[in-house]
Amino acid sequence: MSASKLERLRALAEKTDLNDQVLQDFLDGDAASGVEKRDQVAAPYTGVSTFLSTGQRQGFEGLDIALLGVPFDMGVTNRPGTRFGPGQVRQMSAMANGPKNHASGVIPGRLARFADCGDVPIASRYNLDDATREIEDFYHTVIDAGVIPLSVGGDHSISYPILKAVGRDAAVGLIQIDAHADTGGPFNGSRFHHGGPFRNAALAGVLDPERTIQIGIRGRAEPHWDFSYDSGMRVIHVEEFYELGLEAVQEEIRRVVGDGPTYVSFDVDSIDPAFTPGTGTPEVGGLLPREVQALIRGVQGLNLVGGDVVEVSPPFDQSGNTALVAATMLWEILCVLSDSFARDR
Ligand SMILES: [Mn+2]
Repeated sequence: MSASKLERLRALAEKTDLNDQVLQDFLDGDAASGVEKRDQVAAPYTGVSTFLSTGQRQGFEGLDIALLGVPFDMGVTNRPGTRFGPGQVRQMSAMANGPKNHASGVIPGRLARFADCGDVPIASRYNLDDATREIEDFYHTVIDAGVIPLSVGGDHSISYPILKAVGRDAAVGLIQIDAHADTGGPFNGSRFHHGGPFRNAALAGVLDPERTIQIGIRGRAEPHWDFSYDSGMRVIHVEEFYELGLEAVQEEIRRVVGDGPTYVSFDVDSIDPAFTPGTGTPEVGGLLPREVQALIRGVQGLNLVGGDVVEVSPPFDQSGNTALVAATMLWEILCVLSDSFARDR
């Protein structure tokens, strides 16, 4: 190598600021006080794990978005284990956090204040009805505080008590990414199972079925989903997803949910179990992780009022990849929620 070329390279290596000036300004600013500087990053395997490494917080004071764990799996129809989901997603969060979304350019810490507010307290460990009520009661305190909830389950039954609070003043629309429509009726004596939260929410008047779109649906549970069709939900089976293509599905999402308040619910079983085997009801033939990332980025600009990531079951997640995918989608949802919050302000 010529001496002058080597000299230029060595001079470049002395540079301390990023090429990305917006990100550099953010990292230099007060807003980023919770974000570590590049050259002072703590080892990601040290300290207490929190969702997206956002740090622990007691209460909702000074927050715009609360990241919450719901360690609950009493609603499963088959394999349990999602009570361990929040813990495992926190642990894998060190490999899925920001500060900047490389694709959308969103730096959520510039747009909103958020932290890990811990797990929803559930005292009724042996009573499904009481536990569901406790989850709902807790989320009313979140909404009372004017904070947007972003939750990690837990099985999918938790979306019903969450929506009871989120949709209490105005029924919300729903973007649901899932292998199962989860609009089934009572099952073995209970309606509070993970195959029925969106039927329950529609019947409670907190979810507008005509502003609901369910994407990635497949498998042998199909006969349980009549309520989706009968109530006017838009169901996109995985076959139609690939027939339409990503852009057309994104357009369809916008057409269905419109400008009204909308909730995002991501079930890890929407993705092919090759990537997310650690879940109670895996369905072969699913979406790719990058397709779900693109779907979530595509909802930027909509009026988003909350979201959840559900059905991570660590006992079936031997590689930890299910929790990594879940933490990554949690990050993607945080980006679009932060953007929606900032637009709304
Ligand atoms: Mn589900």
